[in-house]
Amino acid sequence: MKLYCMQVAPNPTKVMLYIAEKIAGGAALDITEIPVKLMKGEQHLPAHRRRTPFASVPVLEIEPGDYIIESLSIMAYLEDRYPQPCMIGASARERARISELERIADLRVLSPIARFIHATHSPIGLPPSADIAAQARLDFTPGLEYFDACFDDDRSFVAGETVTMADCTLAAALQFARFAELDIDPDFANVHRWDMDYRRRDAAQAVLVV
Ligand SMILES: N[C@@H](CCC(=O)N[C@@H](CS)C(=O)NCC(=O)O)C(=O)O
Repeated sequence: MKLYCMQVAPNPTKVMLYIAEKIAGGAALDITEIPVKLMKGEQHLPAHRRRTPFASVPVLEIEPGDYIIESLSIMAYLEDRYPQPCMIGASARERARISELERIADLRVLSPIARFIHATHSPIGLPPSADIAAQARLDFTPGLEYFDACFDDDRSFVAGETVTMADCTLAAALQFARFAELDIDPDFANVHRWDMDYRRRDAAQAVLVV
């Protein structure tokens, strides 16, 4: 399989972290990562638009011409094919909780952080907007508050004592913030503690560059 992706970009990063965690946990995933240089506009080239009409990454090519073009769908597909180590929860209740946490990390932290960064100094040259940036900051604050409260019980990972896809999404969001020198309020001490711990993992070290 091939993963079209880009370092630091948060949606590919969450999938790259997920793959690295699976491999570290013993899964025999054989996936070649192929960079699509977003800053050079390679996502808009015809070759990539044939993979996805949305000119985005990540894209997983399962076999020639067969693509999955959404990060969460890629992780779900890989989890079905490589169930161990389990990163989405074993029981129905655990799966609901972990997917809930992943969605909160994505929709209430990663996406507004990305909107903030693209509205202030977009790496792909989107026009700045003070209004969008101000709203985005308001939007990611409750998400970080939520995770900070989750970590009050000193859990090791977002969902408890095992790493899940929710860690991958939250770590991808925080790396993008660091890349753009967007300081996350030090008052989110639990989030910072988890982030420092998570970044020491082999899988994180293999993927994160900032
Ligand atoms: N919902 C999609 C979002 C994908 C996405 O927005 N990817 C960004 C990188 S993080 C991208 O490809 N941006 C390129 C562009 O906007 O030109 C997913 O989860 O995979």
